[in-house]
Amino acid sequence: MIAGENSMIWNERYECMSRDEMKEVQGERLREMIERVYYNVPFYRKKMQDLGIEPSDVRGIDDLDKLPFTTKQDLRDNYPFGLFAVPKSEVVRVHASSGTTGDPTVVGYTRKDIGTWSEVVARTLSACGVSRDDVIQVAYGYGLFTGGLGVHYGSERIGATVVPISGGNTKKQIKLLKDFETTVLACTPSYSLYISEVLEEMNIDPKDLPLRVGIFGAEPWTNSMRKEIEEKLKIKAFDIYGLSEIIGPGVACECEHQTGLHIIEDHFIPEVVDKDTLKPLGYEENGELVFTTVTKEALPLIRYRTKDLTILHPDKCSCGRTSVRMDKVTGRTDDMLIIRGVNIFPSQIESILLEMGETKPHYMLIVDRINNLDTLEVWIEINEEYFSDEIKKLQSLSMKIKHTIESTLGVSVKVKLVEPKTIQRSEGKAQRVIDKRKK
Ligand code: DLL
Repeated sequence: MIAGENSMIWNERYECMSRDEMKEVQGERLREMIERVYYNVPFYRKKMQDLGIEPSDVRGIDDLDKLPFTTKQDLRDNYPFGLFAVPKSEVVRVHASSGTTGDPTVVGYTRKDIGTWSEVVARTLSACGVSRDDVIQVAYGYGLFTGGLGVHYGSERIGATVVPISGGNTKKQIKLLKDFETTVLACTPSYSLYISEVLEEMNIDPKDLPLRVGIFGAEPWTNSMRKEIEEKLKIKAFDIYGLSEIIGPGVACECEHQTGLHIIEDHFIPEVVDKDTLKPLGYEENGELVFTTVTKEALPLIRYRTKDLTILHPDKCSCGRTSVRMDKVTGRTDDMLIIRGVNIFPSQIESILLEMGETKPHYMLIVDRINNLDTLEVWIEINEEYFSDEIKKLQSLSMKIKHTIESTLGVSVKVKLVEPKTIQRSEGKAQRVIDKRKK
């Protein structure tokens, strides 16, 4: 069976309503949300008061641009629960961005939010042709990362059989792909390529596996990578997009036509703004994607700046859905790196190095993709007095740095200590990252 053949529309009422009806639904939900946020989140009340806006000034989505933006920094400044709009007793789950040196970004869900999340993921999976007849192997990480549990609950909602294996342990993944007759694989696109390589090493022909669909996201990937994955694994590969702050996976996803990702607009209102002036841009214009969540209870966010760059398209898709579609994310407006699905800012590594004292603040991050796995190498200049030390001491320093970075960021690194003054100095903005994956 090919993907798409049995695809269905999970929630036809909301996924296929006319643009006018959608605008009505969004407006009504927005008004209700702004009211709730104004009275329950002091941070937003102050922001709105500073702008001279009251909840009654927001009558519909045409008033969105009166409202203030929210950034990741706002979440960090209000760590851990400062932006929550409900008492903690109503929060049934939290997730958080992977370890940072400062405070991680924490997101929370009420019981109703978990239901909403399952619903939106169910819609996205259905759009990829996944149904109750499928066995879905969830190889996104389970834990504080939203990938594993997010896809898990949505899969259960549609009644598919879930294999909650989490990431890694590739030989076991392959054994279960075979033994459990997995038909859908959900993981990062780069991990799927790695799985294909291990399959080859094990002399297993993917044609002999019942696998037919891949649900890939959490990191940027290109259409040429899609082609490679589809050829190597003999499946149809779909792009799923999301971010923890908005809900996790399930914010948008492709359908069988793969002409952009359908945004679940009755829950998340999208806008694209100019990344510098923050002025709203029209459809078909490239800019920073911004979302307003209109149904979330625990952590409703107003105009959250994703820092992801994309273009929005409003025309109806041949699949019947009327939702606005976004292009594949083409880049970010900041320097966040996604390494094996883990989000990392170079500044996090910098502060670890500075805190250690034995190194100079001159470093380079070399990111590559070797055998389809992302690698991160950190080159660091060490202080003169350490450089003359015996090899053993240097090795132990290198191990200490490696361990500290790995335990803080949750991603493995290779550390290379270099002589003082060997890393190129820059007269302007220092170039700290060489990302060889971007070819
Ligand atoms: O990555 C949620 C997710 C899990 C999405 C599983 C899809 C599948 P965060 O860890 O908060 O959440 O990272 C969010 O990852 O702002 C994008 O920069 C990037 N990203 C996520 N999906 C895609 C995608 C999850 N399909 C950040 N294409 C986002 C490109 C993506 N980038």
